[in-house]
Amino acid sequence: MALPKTDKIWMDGTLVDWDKAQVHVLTHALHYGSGVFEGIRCYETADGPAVFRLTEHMQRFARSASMLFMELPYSVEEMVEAVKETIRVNKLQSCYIRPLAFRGYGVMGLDPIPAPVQVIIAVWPWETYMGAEALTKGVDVGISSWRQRGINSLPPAIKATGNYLNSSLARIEANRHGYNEAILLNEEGKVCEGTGENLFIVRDGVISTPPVSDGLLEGITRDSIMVIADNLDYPVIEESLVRTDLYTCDEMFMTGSAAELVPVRSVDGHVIGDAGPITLELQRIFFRVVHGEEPDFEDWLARV
Ligand code: PPE
Repeated sequence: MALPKTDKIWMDGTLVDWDKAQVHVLTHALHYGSGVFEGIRCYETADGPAVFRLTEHMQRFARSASMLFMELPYSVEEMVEAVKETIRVNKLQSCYIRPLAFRGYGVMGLDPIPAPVQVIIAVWPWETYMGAEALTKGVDVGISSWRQRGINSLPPAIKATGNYLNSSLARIEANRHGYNEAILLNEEGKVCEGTGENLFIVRDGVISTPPVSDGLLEGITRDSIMVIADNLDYPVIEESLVRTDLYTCDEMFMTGSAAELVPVRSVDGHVIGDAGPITLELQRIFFRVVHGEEPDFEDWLARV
């Protein structure tokens, strides 16, 4: 994705010009992948911009950092305020938000603890992740030959920058094979997630998604969809899935902050078909929720 420039980036507590938000080439994270990040969306509503589940995202950010013994110099509350301030100063109605904490410049070597920790928050307009058509027409996905790492090696639960090298390998392969996205299995062959999305299937009216213990990021969109589905009285379960479950399901979709809710049209060439009725209903309500049109879900919106 070509990155659209905005005005200011929040960097270690101050707002700096986009072009001046720079680091040294010997920054620890550049060499060892020692960073954690978040991806969040801010949506336009009738009452101005609102960030979707901001506190939950910043709590996950703090948990990711803590699992890597990375001490963040800011509290969750301070970072929540910093996100709002960054959106306000850039005068955006809607945007994608990228908080990143990383080990900075000053030491080399694999003991990262002595390296200083830096935090940045950048915002930019990011319309759709897989293209506008993907949201209505769905995407074609393939099972990757790359596996999700086990929960005892670079745990997928930590949203660490280094983890995404594995996702990138899967994404490159998927693109080369003509798919829009890859699905990763874990070492036992259970279905995990996409390169940057969780996944759901629908079978006989029951919605299911793999459990976090199968090795995946506990997505905030995933949680939101489970709550919305439950509210609509659809049965929702967490269960381990294998690749043939994907070949035979009635509907399938993927969720993520960047991707939102994208229907899946085919898996490994097995056609599931156009977005199904439950997928479309969940997508419709999800977009109403994020745009502040569902009063019951107002708690999920942080007004800028
Ligand atoms: N799994 C992975 C591996 C993942 O990266 C994401 C988010 C999810 C699941 C869904 O989590 P959530 O956003 O909380 O519902 N991926 C972020 C980064 C995407 C990117 O291309 O960069 C995102 O969606 O912001």
